[in-house]
Amino acid sequence: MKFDVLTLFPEMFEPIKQSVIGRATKQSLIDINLINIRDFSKDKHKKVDDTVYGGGAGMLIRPDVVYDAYKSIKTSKSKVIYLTPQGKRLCQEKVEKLAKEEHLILLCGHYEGIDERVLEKIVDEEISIGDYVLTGGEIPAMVLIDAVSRYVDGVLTESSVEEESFSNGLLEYPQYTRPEEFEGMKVPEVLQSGHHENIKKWRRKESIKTTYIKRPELLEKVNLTDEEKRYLKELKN
Ligand code: 4F9
Repeated sequence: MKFDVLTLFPEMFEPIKQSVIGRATKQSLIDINLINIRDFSKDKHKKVDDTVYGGGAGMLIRPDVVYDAYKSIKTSKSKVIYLTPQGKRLCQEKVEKLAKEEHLILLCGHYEGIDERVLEKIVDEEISIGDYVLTGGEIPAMVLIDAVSRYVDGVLTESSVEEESFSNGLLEYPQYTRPEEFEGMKVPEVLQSGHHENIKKWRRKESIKTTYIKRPELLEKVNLTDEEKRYLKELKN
């Protein structure tokens, strides 16, 4: 998977050179390429923005500069994503779909935004990471890269992708490590029984309980067995 990021602040992407994503980059499982939009300014002062037609405060990034930056990296297989609060909200299902793409171009605005004409010309999809305004699309782009990279083959072990939150539509069950007793609280006995079938059942029930308590709206989309439905009814009483 190749990510090309169009940004005025490539230095902001240092954090995703760490940990799992840094390792995946070094193993060439993913490739994160940062393109400074400013490098495509034809202005002698490297200016990229200008005042807004019709008046009003602030500046906009010029369409020609963004377009030239885009043309320097686009291929026939590129999908261009603009990170904006106007986009569809990113969810795990969308993340899994994006992981199947070959080449994502992530366009980050900063301050006031980008001239509408270049957005119309190059953007395939608008994505938001939540209903709040940030100083720019850089942090949302990093969120997307992190979430998508986890689904690229070889980045995580198979089991860690399968057993996590959302993969079955439920939140994760509680987990414990040593010590066996902490501040008077013991590790649930079933987890020390070695009885794999019972452990599996217990974890599934705890997932249902956690989801019911913390994010009940998620349960609407989950297929429960009849026994699990009875358990959920018990919880509700
Ligand atoms: C982008 C906020 C995606 C949320 C881009 C200012 C943004 C954003 N999700 N805020 N520029």
